[in-house]
Amino acid sequence: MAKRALITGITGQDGAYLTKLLYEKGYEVYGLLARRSTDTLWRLRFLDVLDKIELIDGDMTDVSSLVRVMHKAKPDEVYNLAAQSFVYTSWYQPILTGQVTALGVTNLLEAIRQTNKEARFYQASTSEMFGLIQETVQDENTSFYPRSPYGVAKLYGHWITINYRESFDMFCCSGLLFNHESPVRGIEFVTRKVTDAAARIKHGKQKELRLGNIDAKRDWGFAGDYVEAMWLMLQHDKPEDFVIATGTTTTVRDMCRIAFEYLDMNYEDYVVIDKKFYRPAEVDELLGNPAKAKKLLNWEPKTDLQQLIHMMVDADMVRVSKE
Ligand code: NAP
Ligand code: G4F
Repeated sequence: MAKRALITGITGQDGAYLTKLLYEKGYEVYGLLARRSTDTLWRLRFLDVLDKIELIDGDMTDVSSLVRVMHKAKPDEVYNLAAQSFVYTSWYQPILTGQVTALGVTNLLEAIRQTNKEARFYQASTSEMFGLIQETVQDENTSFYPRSPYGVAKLYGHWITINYRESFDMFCCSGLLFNHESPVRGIEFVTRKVTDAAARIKHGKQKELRLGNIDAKRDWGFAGDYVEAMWLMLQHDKPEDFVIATGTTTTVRDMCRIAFEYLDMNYEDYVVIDKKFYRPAEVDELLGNPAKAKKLLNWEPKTDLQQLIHMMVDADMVRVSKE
């Protein structure tokens, strides 16, 4: 019998890559689809998986819909990827961020507990919880210090996941994933904003690129590699939490350089610093240690930052040329 998986956040970057991975592994894939007035299915089309899955209406803030989705999908595994995931927006919509990204996790855990507590659960935790870093290299034992309403909401989601594991003997795991990107990354995130702008500038469709703090450092990996780690966590013999990262950190400035150089341009000729994109509180630096995932899950990143940025620039060059 094929295993059944339910993915919340299926229309997002990770949802699309995870759908592809699980479909290729022979799973029946169900996705929670929030009602929107515009098309949110483009990523599932891009990865050619839209016609291979079943989408079920519901919302993370509406527990009745989550119970209905659980009854319909009858999943063996539930991957909770849904969130208001853009850090910048979380200062301007802190309550919505809390309702979706924090309490939404409890809504889903309750729906699972009340319908089928044997289902395995993955929670999309984040390196943003480390925030004002307490150690130069962050791992599963590093203390948290979130710096945004998003980071605070995710920390709640992280701890409620641990609490359900310890209280109700449920198979609940958290992946503490560091930044991961791809050609279907949302345009508001810095890597995609840069690769899209580089492609537009190359095609003569844009003149400059306005950015905020380009001295911030991130540990960037490829979303396609990271969704495999999510799946591996739920195949492990016991529920645990894992850091997923590359172990390399790079400034936004150097990431820009990689993107522009690939198109034979110098980023310094086009990047304009704009205070509008600075945040009320910044996460200056993130660097993860994925040793536990390597040891227990045999997981390693396969794509380095240069390969990733080139892949994203290539995709944006094709997109821009078709406009
Ligand atoms: P994303 O592209 O922003 O996708 C977010 C998903 O959540 C979308 O499918 C969105 O649906 C859905 N969603 C938002 N509000 C919802 C609601 N009220 N009810 C139901 N669905 C809702 O995020 P991502 O980059 O794929 O990240 C996936 C998860 O991993 C998120 O939880 C994120 O916080 C976390 N994470 C991401 C990273 C990273 O670097 N990418 C790192 C660590 C953790 P619509 O399409 O309809 O808006
Ligand atoms: O690409 P970003 O918006 O990602 P951020 O804030 O690190 O959050 C992402 O990764 C988290 C994991 O650590 C996830 F949990 C979260 O959901 C999301 O996927 O910004 C990266 C850095 C920041 O320091 C920001 O200040 O880039 C800096 N930056 C500089 N100029 C900019 C810009 N970020 C954006 N989005 N836009 C700019 O113009």
